Amino acid sequence: MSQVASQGVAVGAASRPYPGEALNGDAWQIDWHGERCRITVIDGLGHGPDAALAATLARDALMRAPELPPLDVLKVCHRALAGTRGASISVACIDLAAVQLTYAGVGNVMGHLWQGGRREQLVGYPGIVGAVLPTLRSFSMPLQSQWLIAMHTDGISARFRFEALEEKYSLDPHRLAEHILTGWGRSNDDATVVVARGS
Ligand SMILES: [Mn+2]
Repeated sequence: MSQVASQGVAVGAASRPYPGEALNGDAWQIDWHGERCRITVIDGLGHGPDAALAATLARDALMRAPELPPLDVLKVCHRALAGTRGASISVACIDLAAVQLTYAGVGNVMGHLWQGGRREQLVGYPGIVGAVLPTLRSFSMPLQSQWLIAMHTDGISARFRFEALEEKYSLDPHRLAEHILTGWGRSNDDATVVVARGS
């Protein structure tokens, strides 16, 4: 559980392991490089120690390279996770100077961008980082004022609807993330939510 606030971006996260497990197979990481805030959400396949190992190796690779854009993050993680059970990973990079979002993902970590009264779904390519890397593309889009991004693993129910959050829009990102985890976290998986908004 954490909150990171810097110039222009506020980020909050909530994460917990599969109920009863000591280790979390999900992980998240925030990296700043100049005016870029890079948010990564990782779901090590399955749960328990083997999933946690894959997630930890991915985080270690991220921390060593805060400057890498999303596509390169996925490639570096693919190499770092070779021989593990692999992971779903999605990366959102907010460039405050260019006022744009660049996004890329492999697997089923979901992203949502909410701005200008509409939602855009940010979807990853089918595949497994560390095992089967598809042909990758990243997507860039301009950020308007009052943007909000939510990213989550599949430990959050598919019934989760971002629109249900509209009334909660004024909550800070950390409380929003906890609200989503409490309300939509599945009892049979690790679960992680990261929320970021322009500030
Ligand atoms: Mn999962």
